[in-house]
Amino acid sequence: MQRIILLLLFTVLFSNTFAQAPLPVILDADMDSDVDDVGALAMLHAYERAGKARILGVIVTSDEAHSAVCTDAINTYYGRGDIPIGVSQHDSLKSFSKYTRRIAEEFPHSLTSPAAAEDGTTLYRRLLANAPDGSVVIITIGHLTSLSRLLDSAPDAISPLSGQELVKRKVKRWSCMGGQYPQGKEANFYRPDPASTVNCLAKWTLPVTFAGWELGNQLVSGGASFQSRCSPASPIYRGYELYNNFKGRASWDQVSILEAVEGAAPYFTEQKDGHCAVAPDGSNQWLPPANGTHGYLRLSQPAEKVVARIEALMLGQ
Ligand SMILES: [Ca+2]
Repeated sequence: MQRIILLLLFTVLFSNTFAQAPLPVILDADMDSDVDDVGALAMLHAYERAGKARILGVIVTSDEAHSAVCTDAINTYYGRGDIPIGVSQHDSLKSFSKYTRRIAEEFPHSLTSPAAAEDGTTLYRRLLANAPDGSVVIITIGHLTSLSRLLDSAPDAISPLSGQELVKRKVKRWSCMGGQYPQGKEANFYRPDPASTVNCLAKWTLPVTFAGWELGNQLVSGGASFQSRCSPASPIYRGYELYNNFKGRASWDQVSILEAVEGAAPYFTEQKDGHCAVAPDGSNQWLPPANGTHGYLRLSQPAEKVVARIEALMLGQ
């Protein structure tokens, strides 16, 4: 009897150790026009502080001039200014974001300019090459230019493996904010680079979970109640203030963070009875048959309950 109790105790201890091992993640974001990327990055830092995730790096897939530095300022605010940042574009950048320039100006950071950041493909390759096999979760909350370049990358000094081989060896799964389900046309998939979406879906062979536009759109966060609980000294506060002065915004990107770290349940169910087919214009459809790797999320709890969880994480709770 005593032996059985000991065995059970060890099993519980071991499974807890496993459950608590931080999940190594690479975030690929377009920190520019919309503010949900800010909330998503804040959530990831909350998970990291809770020991649930480890941010290996952030890929900034954007042509916005202050996107990369803003990302570094947010990471620095959370004590992780050491997180490497890779960019999809170093020059010919535009200034169109409502919040990136101000956050970059108001908060400390070590990255001086996007030109000083590492190339996104190089960073993806380096992070994956240094990771244990089958360990990394890639979370994309922007368009898929950088991921597509990774998949198309050739062997180099970093790794003798091609991008596709490197992904197959090192990545566990992909959590993707993109598309609309069961069908539609969503910005991450069609703007500005639908060819990358088609390429990624054609070359991705591992599990991928899509969070569609229709899902995050039901989950409005960052409104007045969030403002009352958020420190005005935080770049997250500034992001939502500058974006629309706390009128609230859909939580498209936050859904993918929540799912990537906690899994679909209890907030979502994952529909796995088909596959996501993308047309050359970036529109997509959920079609039979199941391919064993694609799934998309559906809401399975009242929206306010999911928003409460998202906002708590955005507040670092
Ligand atoms: Ca985004």
